[in-house]
Amino acid sequence: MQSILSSWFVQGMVKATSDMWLKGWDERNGGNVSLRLLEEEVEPFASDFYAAPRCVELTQPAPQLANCWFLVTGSGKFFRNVQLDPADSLALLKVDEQGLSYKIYWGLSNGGLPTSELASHFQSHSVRKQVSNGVDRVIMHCHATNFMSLSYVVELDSARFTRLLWEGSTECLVVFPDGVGILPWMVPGTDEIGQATADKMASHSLVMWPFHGIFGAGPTLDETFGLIDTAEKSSEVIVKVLSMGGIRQSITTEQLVALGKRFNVTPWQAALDVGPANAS
Ligand code: 2HA
Ligand code: ZN
Repeated sequence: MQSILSSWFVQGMVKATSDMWLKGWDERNGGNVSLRLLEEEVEPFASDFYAAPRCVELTQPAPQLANCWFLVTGSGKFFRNVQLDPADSLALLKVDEQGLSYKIYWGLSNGGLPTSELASHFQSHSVRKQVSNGVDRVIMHCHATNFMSLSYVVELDSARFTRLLWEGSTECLVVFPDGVGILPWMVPGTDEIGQATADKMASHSLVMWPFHGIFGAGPTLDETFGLIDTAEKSSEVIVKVLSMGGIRQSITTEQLVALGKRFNVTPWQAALDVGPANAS
């Protein structure tokens, strides 16, 4: 019988959190990740489940996630330690049939709770599950350094910021054609920021929390990591460009449109309409 520790989903979470730590995006207990799983994916590991799973009420009902399984990072856990002790750092949970509570079946071996941002994760999962027809299974949050740095100096306008990142690297428009949603600064770990994040997730796979970090949504851990990595890479380029005196030449609107055509994506029209990025 294979241990749940060697399952693709625990191993995938170990790799994602380790890579995020190595990227410098997750200092101390910064960041959180959740992966939606199917009954048939967890069932083979049922012999590793707790005999009496702990039940926890949700702070907000999540009826769209009724009976769904999730592997999530634990509250207060350090990403750099997930690889050393996944059974302590992660939690495997199942939402009840009404979406009012969940039970912890595996993980958090020394006690504790799932991520403090569970509200943002669950509300965003509800939205992304619907808009992607069930394809999106991952919500990822971290403190991507250059991305959050930009929130201190650029206008906090979704279309303008999206345009800036699209110009910061040729692949960006292809990787996130729906652009980046931006929230006002809000207190983290609350139902309110969870709702606001989920509202943006209805039309964007990336959301900026100014002066804090980034939320990304995608079908797999690899894809979602890659999405954030791409936005962060472009942000790094823009930080360097600003530090060298600003944009003197860049990708034009016509070239962005040509990119979208070649790679079969529909770029967010508002970010084309705002015109060339002016980040000097
Ligand atoms: O888990 O990143 O936003 C720590 C955080 C909260
Ligand atoms: Zn955070």
